[in-house]
Amino acid sequence: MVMKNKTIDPKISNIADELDALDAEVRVIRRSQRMMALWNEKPDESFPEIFHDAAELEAAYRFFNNPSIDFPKLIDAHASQTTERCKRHEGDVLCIHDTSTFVFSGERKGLGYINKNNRGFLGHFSFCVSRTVEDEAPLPLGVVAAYLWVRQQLRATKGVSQKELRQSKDCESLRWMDGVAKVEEKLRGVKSLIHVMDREGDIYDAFSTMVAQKQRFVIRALSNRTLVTEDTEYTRLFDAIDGLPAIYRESINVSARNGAAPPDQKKLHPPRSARIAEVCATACPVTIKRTRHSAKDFPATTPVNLVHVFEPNPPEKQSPVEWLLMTNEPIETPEDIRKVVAIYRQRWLIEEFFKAIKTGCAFEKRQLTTYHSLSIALAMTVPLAWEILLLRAQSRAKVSLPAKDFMSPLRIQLLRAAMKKRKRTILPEDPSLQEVCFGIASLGGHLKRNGPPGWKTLKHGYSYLLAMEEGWRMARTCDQS
Ligand SMILES: [Mn+2]
Repeated sequence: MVMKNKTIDPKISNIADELDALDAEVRVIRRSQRMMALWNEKPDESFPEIFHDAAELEAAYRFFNNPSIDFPKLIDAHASQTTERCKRHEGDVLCIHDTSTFVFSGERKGLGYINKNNRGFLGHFSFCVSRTVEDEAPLPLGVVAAYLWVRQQLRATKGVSQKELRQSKDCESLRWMDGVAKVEEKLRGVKSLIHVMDREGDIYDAFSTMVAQKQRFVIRALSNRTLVTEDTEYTRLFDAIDGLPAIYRESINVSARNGAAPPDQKKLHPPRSARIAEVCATACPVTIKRTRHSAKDFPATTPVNLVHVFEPNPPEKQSPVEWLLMTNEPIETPEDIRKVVAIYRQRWLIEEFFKAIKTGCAFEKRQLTTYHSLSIALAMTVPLAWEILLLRAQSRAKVSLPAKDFMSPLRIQLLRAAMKKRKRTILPEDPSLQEVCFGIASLGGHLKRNGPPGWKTLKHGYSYLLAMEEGWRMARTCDQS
């Protein structure tokens, strides 16, 4: 029996459950679950490797091309499981929204523009993670809403004005508002829900609606908006924070960023190396004026709290850390402000999620020839990528939780036997989750002295454990027949 933990959901064993709620014929649900279980063992291998025999492989291709299945149906199934996890979670639930592009080479049917040289499609995801005040390491809970689309024209085409873009049906900023609305509807009853967005999410229509409807958020500011102020010293957002006293200091880890950003984004995302940055934060409330692009049904003014995080003494030749965050969370005390910063810092998890889809599950290498089949493969990849992140997060959790709450006794027993065979550290009688995760990683080739395991070694070790379990079950059924 698997016990339910109070704050952390144990679902690392049966990935196929993610499709329990799929709206399809029983036969199709069974197939999808069989595929998910096989795929989970080798997430980044080719389809012939994953679906190991001709009949399985053919059934998989039939599934990818089945017109009665689509991306929304598959995502809804996983989203309903995510919703349950969010509702069971007792701390804050952060919902991180972001868009990613998926690029494919060769001839495929139904793809659109990514940029001048690349074809593919875009996906906007609302990805939930847990956050407890004491434990800074969040656990991924899964995707609650996702939307795919194909760009029919190049975005920065000459002759298409910003205004035309905004008014066209193709208006991509609407996705951010739609995402929030969908998540709010699905997670009704989750009181501690907080939306997190990067600069792309700095859209007046979106955050003014969230303020009006008391939906909590932390969004990084992009535009130097006009303020309503009695002070004649400043009328713009970026000036409001000038010269405010630093309220607190802390050191944060800044991850490396390579110079691979597309040319149009180089200025927003300059390359940098990994380092520890000493940052300060200041905060103040402001009132933002509606932009002239917004329709009159949005509030004429919107109060938000600003939190400015900056690095007063950046190392030479490094671009300093600087985030201007807009929020409707309180900013009264240093602790309040620290919390806003901590919330925004969890945003990187969605980038890790995209990485898990693209690298961990090799999604862009999939040799499917139509947009429809690729979108189905993506929907199947989403739970796999989520589980990769979950495994890693559990191996890094600071709190020591008993592994038996998360894993069947059989799996722990098999792991112990495999570790003993390979002369790894002996797994204790009642191991903690972290000990088990390190054990799994050691099967995947990880050495403990190298620090916490990455998701690749964890996933390899985990696939190995699943294969052992399958072998053990097969041997038993042979015995009985
Ligand atoms: Mn983004």
